[in-house]
Amino acid sequence: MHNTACPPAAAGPVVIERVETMLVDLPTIRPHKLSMAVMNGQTLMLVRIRCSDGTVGLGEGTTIGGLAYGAESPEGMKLAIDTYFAPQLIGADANRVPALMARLNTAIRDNRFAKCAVETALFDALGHRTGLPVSELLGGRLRERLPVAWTLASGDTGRDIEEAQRMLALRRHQIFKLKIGRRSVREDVAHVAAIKKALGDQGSVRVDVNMAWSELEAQHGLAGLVDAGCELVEQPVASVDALTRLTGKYPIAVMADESLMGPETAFAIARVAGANVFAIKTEQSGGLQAAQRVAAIADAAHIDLYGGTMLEGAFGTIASAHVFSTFRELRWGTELFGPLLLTEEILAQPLEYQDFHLTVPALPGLGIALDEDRVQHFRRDRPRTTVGPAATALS
Ligand code: MUC
Ligand code: MG
Repeated sequence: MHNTACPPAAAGPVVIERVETMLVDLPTIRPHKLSMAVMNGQTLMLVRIRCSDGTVGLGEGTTIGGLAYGAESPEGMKLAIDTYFAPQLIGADANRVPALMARLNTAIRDNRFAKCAVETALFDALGHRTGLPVSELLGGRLRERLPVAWTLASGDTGRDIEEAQRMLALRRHQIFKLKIGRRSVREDVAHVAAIKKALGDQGSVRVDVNMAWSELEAQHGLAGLVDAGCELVEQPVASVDALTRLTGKYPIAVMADESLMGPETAFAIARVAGANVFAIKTEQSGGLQAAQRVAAIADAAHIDLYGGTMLEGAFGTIASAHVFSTFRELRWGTELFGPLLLTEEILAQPLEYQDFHLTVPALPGLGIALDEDRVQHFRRDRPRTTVGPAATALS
């Protein structure tokens, strides 16, 4: 079981003793269709850091559609951590998370997602050591619960409407983000309009185009989305220049997602007023503290905030929840629904999704514990025995 107790203070410095990684493959509840990939499952790259005082921290890295979304993959993160991160960490002072991240940032140029997973594990262990939740180690939470949007991405309008109505009835989600960009602009706008019409005032509707539109398509698209009653469009185009030209042109909020790759890109977008909203993702930002730096830039530039997801499982989701709970404002809520898209529970105690919100755990560290038996079952490298027909015939 993942260590949740606060062990007695150890004499002398606490150092990192072991770094372990594993890949866990989990199915999704239905095919999840984005403009660049269809997901039938999600791979969690889990990293566990063991320290000399007995504390243990867990972190997670995910991507979307393997390499479809960016340069890192779960397999690549595992390799990078085993080969390049672990030697930087072993024997180092486990209490100095910012110093450890500075060391990693010097030795390893990019690999933002892997850095986020490792930083999560370091903060989790530090939380168990000090008895404090990660949110408090990050400066302190301003809220205990976060609003959570649901993504409709079955690819079928009728099915999406049913799914949204079920979520409303369960009081789990009332903000809906529709994945579009696979079909023509006209078909996509009709799909959005039908869903908004069916939901009325009961649910708000936003879209994520995942960069699929040209600037001209986006001009048609945004005008149609305004008429359809859609309140926000996420990353309609790939280029920051085009995103900037679209921002403020139509009465609909324009949100940057893929263009945001940490504090430097956040600053570049903020300088040109290239978006009304930032979808902050801890993995894309390069870690928990880096995500807070992105939020500070948005704050200074009067850009609204939204807590994004890389469809993480429970550990990545809760790491983000701790970070987002520290933001001064979070006008557009979050989309921390990742674990709900998976068929399998890997926690000893499930997360609390209630009344359209996710509760930020208040226990030390991330405040959640892995169910070791379940995770062993879904590990990619679990021992397997394959018995073919010939072997059966011989036995
Ligand atoms: C993205 O592009 O925002 C978030 C929700 C979802 O379904 O996909 C992600 C990625
Ligand atoms: Mg997006």
